Amino acid sequence: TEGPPPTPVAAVSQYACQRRTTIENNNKIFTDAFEVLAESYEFSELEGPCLAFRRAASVLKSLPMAVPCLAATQGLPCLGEHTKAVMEEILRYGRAFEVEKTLSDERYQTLKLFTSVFGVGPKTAEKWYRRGLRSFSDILAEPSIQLNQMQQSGFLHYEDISRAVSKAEARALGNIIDEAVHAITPDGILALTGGFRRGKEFGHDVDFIVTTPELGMETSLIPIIINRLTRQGILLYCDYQASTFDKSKLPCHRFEAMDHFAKCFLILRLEGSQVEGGLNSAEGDSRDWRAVRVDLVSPPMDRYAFALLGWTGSRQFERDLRRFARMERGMLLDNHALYDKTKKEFLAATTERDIFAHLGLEYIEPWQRNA
Ligand code: 8DG
Ligand code: MN
Ligand code: MN
Repeated sequence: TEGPPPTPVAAVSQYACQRRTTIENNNKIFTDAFEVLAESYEFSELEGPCLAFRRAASVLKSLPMAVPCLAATQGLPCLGEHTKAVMEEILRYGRAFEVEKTLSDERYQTLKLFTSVFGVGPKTAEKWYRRGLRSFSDILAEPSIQLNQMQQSGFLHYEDISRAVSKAEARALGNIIDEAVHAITPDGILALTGGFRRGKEFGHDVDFIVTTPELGMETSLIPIIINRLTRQGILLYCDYQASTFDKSKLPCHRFEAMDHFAKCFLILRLEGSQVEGGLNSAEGDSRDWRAVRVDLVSPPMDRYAFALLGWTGSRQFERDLRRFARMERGMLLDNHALYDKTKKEFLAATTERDIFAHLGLEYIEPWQRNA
């Protein structure tokens, strides 16, 4: 006899902004493999295959259970022949040949090592690789290489900033920044964003939005905070980028990934005594402080919701929000604004919910954006 008809399962969307993805990843064996291949394609500047593996990984991350067999991927979007072949091998042998080969590839290993330094991107890493350099000591011993300030700090604090930042450390940094913001202006606003806002237990840095309700005043906030951190003796590195945001240019503004708000990329000295439960430090390290990466961004209050949405991530979630807006709604979204191309007008928003509503999307909570 036939059982009851199967409960229809909602189709999985090709867009990460129409999926709920928590930090619980039930398909890590596949997504870790895809991430290796995506990164390897990124190093080779093959954007198509890179994006394909990132999208596939993102779809699998959203699933409530581990994929038990290839047949179970029926109907899932973004899984092509190549990704399925890799999954099949992993299901059968626990690993995939192409991934093993990439992991043992000298070029991949070297570019991965070089780009792990703060201030070193794929371009620089590639340049060093082509010059025959293979290790940090090769780079540091090469007299013709002029490291910029960011890279010098990257090497100086390499061990500390490669180590994950814990939630307790993020909280301690939040207290330090909060104190600075409120010493400047009692109505100052501080918000945690980035991975920690998405509920991650660990991060590579801590991201904050700092602003004030008075429009225009926010641009002076970061310089004053930097001043204060300097006087406190805890500023180890600072790359400050003044605002290039010009509202008068908004209608013909080019929508892009990088935003124009005032921001800074910092390395701060965090004291163990300030962290509940102590520092996440290396075994055998007797210092009672560590260096930590911190990003601050300062949008004007009328752009707050867009900046918060843009800086909360994940990167894949952001990419798909923009792609969805463009492809499905004829709208342009970035960290500053949402523009309706059909109506030829900007859509205002004071909360993230407003932006999801304008896009005709169900609201996705920050902790469901780990795409
Ligand atoms: P992690 O630090 O724990 O590794 O993860 P994350 O918090 O998600 O990554 P992130 O690299 O700190 O980036 C957080 C978000 O900030 C991400 O969605 C991209 C966004 N972002 C911008 N503009 C810029 C920018 O100019 N630089 C950086 N680094 N991130 C930016 O929207
Ligand atoms: Mn972050
Ligand atoms: Mn960051």
